[in-house]
Amino acid sequence: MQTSFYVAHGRFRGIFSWILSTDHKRIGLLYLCSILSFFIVGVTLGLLMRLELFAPGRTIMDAQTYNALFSLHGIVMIFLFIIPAINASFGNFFLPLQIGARDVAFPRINLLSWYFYITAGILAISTLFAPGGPPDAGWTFYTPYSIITTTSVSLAAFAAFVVGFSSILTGLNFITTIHRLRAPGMTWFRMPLFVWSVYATSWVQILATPVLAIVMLLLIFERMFGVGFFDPAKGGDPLMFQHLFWIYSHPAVYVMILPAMGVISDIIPVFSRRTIFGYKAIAFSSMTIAGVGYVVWGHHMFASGMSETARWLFSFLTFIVAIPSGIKVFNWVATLYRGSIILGTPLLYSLSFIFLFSIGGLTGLMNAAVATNLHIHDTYFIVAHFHYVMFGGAGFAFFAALHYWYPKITGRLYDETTARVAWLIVFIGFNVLYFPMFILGWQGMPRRYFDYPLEFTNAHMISTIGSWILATGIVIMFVNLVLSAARGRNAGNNPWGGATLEWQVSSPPPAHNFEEIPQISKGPYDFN
Ligand code: HEM
Ligand SMILES: [Cu+2]
Repeated sequence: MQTSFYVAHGRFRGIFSWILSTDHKRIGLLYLCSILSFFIVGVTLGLLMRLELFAPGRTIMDAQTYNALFSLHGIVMIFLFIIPAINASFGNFFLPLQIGARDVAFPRINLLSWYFYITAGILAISTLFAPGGPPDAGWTFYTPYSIITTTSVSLAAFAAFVVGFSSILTGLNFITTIHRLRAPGMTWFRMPLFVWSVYATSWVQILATPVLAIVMLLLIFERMFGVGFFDPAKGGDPLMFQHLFWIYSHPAVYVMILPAMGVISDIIPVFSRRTIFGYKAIAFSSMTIAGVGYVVWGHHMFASGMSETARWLFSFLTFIVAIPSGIKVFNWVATLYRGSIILGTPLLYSLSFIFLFSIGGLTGLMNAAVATNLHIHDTYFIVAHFHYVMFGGAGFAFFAALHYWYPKITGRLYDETTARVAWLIVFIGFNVLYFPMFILGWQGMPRRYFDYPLEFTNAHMISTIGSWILATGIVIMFVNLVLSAARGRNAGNNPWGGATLEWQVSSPPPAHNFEEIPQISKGPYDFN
């Protein structure tokens, strides 16, 4: 890594120049490092679960341990990995650069939001050692079980409460930054599509996340003081928990996927040497997805008991989300069509994003139809579906961003051949791991079980072997990125020939981004 910028900068030295920095690039990297650490924790838990499921019966752990693992795996992957993955790390690093600003609007609040994040992370991990043992109620904390269990559900819920503040503060910061700090000439329709996606995401974060905070607080009060919000014996309603939970958690999937779509919209034009097709349609579809996303939460509850009217309404509204998503896929493919395609690693991850996200999205429509939903509810079909969306979608876009912006962040190039080999192994491993889960679920294998009947053995074995292939690919990818930070060739300012502003400054970018605030006179994908 080129050290000039990263070692001595600002008032503080050494580690303090990082953890007390208000520079958006350093805060972005604090997020990136911590997010990657939690990803490794989450993957380890996932691999252990797959090991248990390699054969029927008890393989390496008992049922209670398995319950703890899927709960912690879900909590870590959702709240600590995929929600902040692209938005908090690359959003922080690149949003000011892309709009021609020197920093975000509130740099100290920006640092504070990382402290909320890391505190929440430590709290979540500490449940492993807490009295009562790690939480076992899943990442969804459904009542009434989450009220009864003696495991450390309260601590985990508190962690989710705290991480919400990080999300809200980041959203506020980004919205203000985009409204107030765009360089002269950077009109709304000259903003890179990544900025549009971060903008849409931020609105979801500040409007939806408070609901999560409230419901987590209610759950903690219920557990500590037996208030009776959710306990039917006291006149409470367990279904109310599900409503409140999904009013946040469905919009949360857009916090995961919108920045991912933004990254893809930035990478595809650069790697096909063409202006993006349908710029405005992509920008508006981000806003539409963010908007419609608020009114579809009930599709998680078709089996929980609700009126026929509510069912068809939630089903219908959910189908509508497919339209803006389809618009994006169409525009990406139209951009690639007749482009001069350069099959670099960022594009390979982007293409696999389109493929895997489409599988995730189309199986989402199967979930949205009430009739099929009742058949596959709470089965491995759902586990397959959401891994395709969150991991195959948002996760692969995170890997795409990691490779795309790597030269800008480190000033060096990763080894291209190794990166492509790693991509191929990750892609194959991913599908071997998760595709069999569609079949398992369709045949009736329920989720969140540590054991299964004999007839499911083959598919489970294949899936576990897939997890080993995937893990191998991820290790190769990370080793390549780490080694190249020290040894890679010099990247120069603009190795991919990108037209957005971050490529006009040095790699890594200078401390205050721009000597002089640039004057913008063209769109982000005008390559000439
Ligand atoms: C090597 C990588 C991974 C493996 C092997 C893996 C495996 C698993 C397994 C076996 C389950 C439990 C199925 C069940 O018994 O119901 C699960 C659940 C889950 N996974 Fe993963 N997973 C991986 C990566 C991810 C990623 C990247 C994300 C998010 C982006 C994620 C999010 C989730 C969630 C939210 C659950 C549901 C937890 C719950 O039921 O409360 N996983 N995963
Ligand atoms: Cu949903």
